Amino acid sequence: MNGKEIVQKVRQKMKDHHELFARAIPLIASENITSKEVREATLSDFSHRYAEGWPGERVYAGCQHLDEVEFICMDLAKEVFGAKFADVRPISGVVANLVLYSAFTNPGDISMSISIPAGGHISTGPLHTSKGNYMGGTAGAVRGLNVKYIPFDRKGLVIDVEKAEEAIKELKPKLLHFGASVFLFPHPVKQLAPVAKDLGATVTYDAAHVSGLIACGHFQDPLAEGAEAMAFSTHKTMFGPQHGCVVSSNDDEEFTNKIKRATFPGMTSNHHLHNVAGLAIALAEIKEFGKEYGAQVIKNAQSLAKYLETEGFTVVAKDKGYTKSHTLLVDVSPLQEKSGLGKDIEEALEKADIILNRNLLPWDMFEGRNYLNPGGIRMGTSEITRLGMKESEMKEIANFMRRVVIDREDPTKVAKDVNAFRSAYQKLHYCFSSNEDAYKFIEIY
Ligand code: DSN
Repeated sequence: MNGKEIVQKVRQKMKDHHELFARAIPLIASENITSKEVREATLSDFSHRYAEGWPGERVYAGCQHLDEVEFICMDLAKEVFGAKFADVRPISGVVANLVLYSAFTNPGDISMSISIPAGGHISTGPLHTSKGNYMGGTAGAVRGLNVKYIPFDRKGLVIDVEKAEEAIKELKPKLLHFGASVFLFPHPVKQLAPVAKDLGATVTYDAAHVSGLIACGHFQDPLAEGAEAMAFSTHKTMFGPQHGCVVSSNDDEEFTNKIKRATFPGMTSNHHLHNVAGLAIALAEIKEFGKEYGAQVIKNAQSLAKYLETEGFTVVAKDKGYTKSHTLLVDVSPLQEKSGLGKDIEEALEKADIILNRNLLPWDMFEGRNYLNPGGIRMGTSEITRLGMKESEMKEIANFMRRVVIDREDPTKVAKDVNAFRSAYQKLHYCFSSNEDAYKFIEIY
């Protein structure tokens, strides 16, 4: 292919991708879709510029408009999270976590977080080697932290508060880092933060998955409950482009300087200014529409869980009402003989244009399964809610899933019904420009 052909091929692939997502049911818990205004920001000239440092103190000319937008973004982040300080420069959730590690720990220090099988994110994981392969979670591999796990009630899918308190007292971590990637229920920040702080720890919280729900008052409020700083990505239950952010309840100069220095020059050089503009718009959207949106996201997750059970699936944490967030987790191991495990089911559903991901269950490794073909599938309702779906649509989605996974119908046949169903949900809701086609490919030449 010559250069022009490559350009055409890449553009065509992007258009194909847009078409796929316009006809599919998007259920990846870490994804969402942005409004026209946010997408416009990410395409703007902001994406070509440098603005290292703190707004108003840059070391480049030409930053006056960038600075103003960044101040707006910081003010909104403080407002929606009830924070005293915000740094909107981390370029992703992982980088935001690294900012916290760098600000409040030294290599070799003990940190405590949720293990990956219990739903923890790779960025909070330890350094270890497996069968000669180098494997590393960011906390261990990049910051060199000695990561210990917060005791977790595997079947109950919550932190075991009593055991966690004992472990904190014994290990005396430098950092107690709450938060998860499979985040069904709030973490016991109120109970455990004082224990850790008394022993000299900084208490932090990774809100990547739930930041939108926190911002609109539909999950726990980590800063009010005792976390001193919170790191998050901005595009799961939030309306932002892919970016990161750190907010804190402490505006003491020594404390905030640690965060600022860890962000720049520590973790970023330039900080993707187009995404800062997109985040400012997304925060304005959350402020305006978040209350209604967050409530519907959670209602949809709970109702999808309920309908999946009715259709013959085993959704975890039934005794607790399945979930208090956007995420639900299905144990597919009872279906193994007929339908395979997480990977097989993910792939079968993908052929029916139902997009979700395989996921480890907290007990998988004890039963001989691993992340490649685990016993679970994970779903989130952030994106389908933004498309205007409500409880009755959850019933239809559960039924499509049963046809593919349990009835073993030809997925390409089910895809036709999925596509017909999706054709009625093409507009974006909970935004200022709600008449826009959500997945339109924006051509600017
Ligand atoms: N790994 C992503 C998730 O799907 O939860 C977050 O980075």
